Amino acid sequence: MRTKLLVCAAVALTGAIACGGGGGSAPTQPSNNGGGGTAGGGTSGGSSTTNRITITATGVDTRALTIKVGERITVTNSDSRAHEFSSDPHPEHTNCPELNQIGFIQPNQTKESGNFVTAKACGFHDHNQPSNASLQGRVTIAP
Ligand SMILES: [Cu+2]
Repeated sequence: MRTKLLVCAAVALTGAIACGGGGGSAPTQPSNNGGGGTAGGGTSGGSSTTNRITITATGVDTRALTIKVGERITVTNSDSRAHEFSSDPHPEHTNCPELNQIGFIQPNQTKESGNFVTAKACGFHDHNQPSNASLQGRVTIAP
């Protein structure tokens, strides 16, 4: 699994076609992000917090998000091109490794961050477009 991800990233970096999804026709998945995104199921309690960021053609829909220690965020790519969701600072990505678990994200893909275990502020950016402010934001992890 890890190997495949690395291969995908490498391919993406060289500017070739993204792997996995195949060209052209999208898989038969619901393309809107209306709920039910979390994989696995079971532990989706009734919390009303939205730990969710959606990437669209015009940037991220949420540029400031506050969650709690012990939670994680979900990022959905609703854009038509791939992105690489990374922790600040660019290019080291060292502040919040939890965000780097999202990393390379293909169109129509949804990925989860790691579990945030300490209170802190985590800036993020698109590593492929590090100076594009519309793809930058901040996740605040509150105690
Ligand atoms: Cu970067």
